Amino acid sequence: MSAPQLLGWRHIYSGKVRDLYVPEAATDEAHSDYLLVVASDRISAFDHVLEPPILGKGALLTALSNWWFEQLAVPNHLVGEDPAAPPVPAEVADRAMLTRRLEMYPIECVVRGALTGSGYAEYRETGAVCGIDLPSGLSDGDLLDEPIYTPAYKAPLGEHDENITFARSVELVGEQVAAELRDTSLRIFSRARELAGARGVLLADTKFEFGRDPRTGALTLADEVLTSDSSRYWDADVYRAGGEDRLASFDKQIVRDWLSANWNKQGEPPELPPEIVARTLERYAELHRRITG
Ligand code: PZK
Repeated sequence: MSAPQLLGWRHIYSGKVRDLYVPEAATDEAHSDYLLVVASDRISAFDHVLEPPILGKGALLTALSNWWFEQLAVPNHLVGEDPAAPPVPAEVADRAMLTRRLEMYPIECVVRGALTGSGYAEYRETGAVCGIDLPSGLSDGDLLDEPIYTPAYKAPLGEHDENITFARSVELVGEQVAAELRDTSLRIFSRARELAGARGVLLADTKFEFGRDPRTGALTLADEVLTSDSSRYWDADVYRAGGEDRLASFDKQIVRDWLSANWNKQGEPPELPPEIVARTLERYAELHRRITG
């Protein structure tokens, strides 16, 4: 499956699940003031893009991200009223973000309110995550007393991001920006966790990306925010009940479980059966419904 052709826009890049465009008038990415980020319906798991697409996923994640941008009192890259901005093609309007091009920082700003995933793996080996020492005896999925900032260096295309210490982030972007990224990330996370918690959803961790807006000079929130592709959401009731599935995340868990039972992780993954596709879409819809009311 390839990125759609969009009138007035040139496709410049595709990630696993999103497609990036610049206005056709721009000579190259660096010279355009605007970018169009289109969330596809593709779904990925275990580093593979799966078939078939989850029709409706792109629109649900875009709506969730837009809703969060509105809630957060932080400058973001979305273009509002702007007569100079190129129009968004109607066929992707419900899953496209029209954004200002920022100068991006090469850091994934990860905040963890719980210890799981790569953070838990690092803790098991070293007792720390990104240089932050944690109490001994923590188990997978345990909540942390205070959320921690665990930055990662954005690896070049195709490589995995690498967890780094705060000190390393200072070497990469300077003391002042590094502190601004950390403090802003922690502040947004706390607010988001409160909001989600009030709706029965536990925000375990998330990843933000920031850039600098060349027009305003302001640190500006980019990318998608607080979607289930950039975050781990758990059902708060299920988590509290503490059973086997307490960490079943609010997104791809159904797909991961089905793949684990039906594929040895060698070669190409099998096509998802219709009921797995349907249940997965329902999970994305349920998250959107719960969070946004
Ligand atoms: C930017 N990505 C991620 C990866 C995609 C998107 N406002 C911005 N200014 C400059 N660069 C970016 C953004 C945003 N958002 C985001 N890459 C560059 C990405 C793969 C596909 F569509």
